[in-house]
Amino acid sequence: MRIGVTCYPTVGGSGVVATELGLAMARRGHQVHFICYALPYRLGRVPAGVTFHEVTFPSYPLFQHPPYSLALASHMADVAAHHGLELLHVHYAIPHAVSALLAKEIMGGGPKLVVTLHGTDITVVGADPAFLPVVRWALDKADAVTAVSQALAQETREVIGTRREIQVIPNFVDLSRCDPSLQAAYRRRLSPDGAPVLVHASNFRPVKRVLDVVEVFRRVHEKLPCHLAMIGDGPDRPAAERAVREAGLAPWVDFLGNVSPVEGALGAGDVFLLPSEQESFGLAALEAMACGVPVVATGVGGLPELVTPGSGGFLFPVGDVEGMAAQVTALLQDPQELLKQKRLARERAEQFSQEKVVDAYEALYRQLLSLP
Ligand code: GMT
Repeated sequence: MRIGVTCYPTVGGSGVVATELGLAMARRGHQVHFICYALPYRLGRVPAGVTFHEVTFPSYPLFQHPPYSLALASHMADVAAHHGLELLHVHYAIPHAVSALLAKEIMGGGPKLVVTLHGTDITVVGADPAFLPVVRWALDKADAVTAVSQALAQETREVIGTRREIQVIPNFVDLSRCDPSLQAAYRRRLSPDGAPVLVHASNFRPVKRVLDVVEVFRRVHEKLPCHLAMIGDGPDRPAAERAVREAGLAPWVDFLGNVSPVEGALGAGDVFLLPSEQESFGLAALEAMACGVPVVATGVGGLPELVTPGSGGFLFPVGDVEGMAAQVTALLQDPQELLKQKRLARERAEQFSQEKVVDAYEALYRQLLSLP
């Protein structure tokens, strides 16, 4: 198949899933064309079977906001025509689904369109009246819509008001990315004294509640010596750094930024914290579990579909820092139980292996193109 893929190229779950899926499709012999405004973060050296097309948009004094959606639509139509694309798979509805539909219209038919919903494209931005009508229209017009969890599919029906079929295809993890030697190196750096390590990874947006991460850590640290690794970057990082300093915890906390590969630092932890207010899936939690790190998280959105409480993870209400801290403390004080939870976390992650999920997407592509 000749497949076009559009995603946000920045660090983030939707771009990671889009890129890993495209790469896996190329390994299966398909021609994959990434059409994005920058080289996707996970693409690295562009391998055989993969082509990257950069979307550029000129600035002009009249354009207070450069029309990315239109430049993307033009580029999609151009690449689709010249490379004979049979299918466009866009990740994150806004504006990618709308641009793809415009490209199809320009082409007078064009490739089949698959839209994968990732979360805030529905729950935050899509739900905003500024975008809701156009998102509903795009979802109704796409040839297939997928969502990364049952919870997101349900929320899309409720919030967007669409009655179209939404296929749930969960996110996946490449289990081979966990590298024990890199994890051991991070472990030595994060915990020179051998004390346990708590770890968090996100884009530090308000929805991630990173101050709750700091507060949980502060409470656990009151009970026993431990370290915290904060992976990623974003708007709430300064507030988190301030909270750490004000609590006198700076010597125990490392803000690592966007490290790559993220699995090295994730796998150096004993417990992964994800106290989000919303989480359509929680890819970072799955990546941590794949490295054998149990998760203490909130039971929001798609997280209950990933984390079975007591079996490699634990779920709490949003804001229950007391409950989360007590759970982490109990785990760290019981090495046998911690070891068991680490094993269960890895076993649960194995159920989200790359092969199975790529099979599901490939089957969807074939069905849309009426291929055997
Ligand atoms: O909007 C975001 O916060 C980023 C977005 C993304 O593009 O990575 O994250 C969403 O998609 C991920 C991949 O499917 C999911 O694992 C995250 O749970 C989801 N984030 C939220 O729902 C807040």
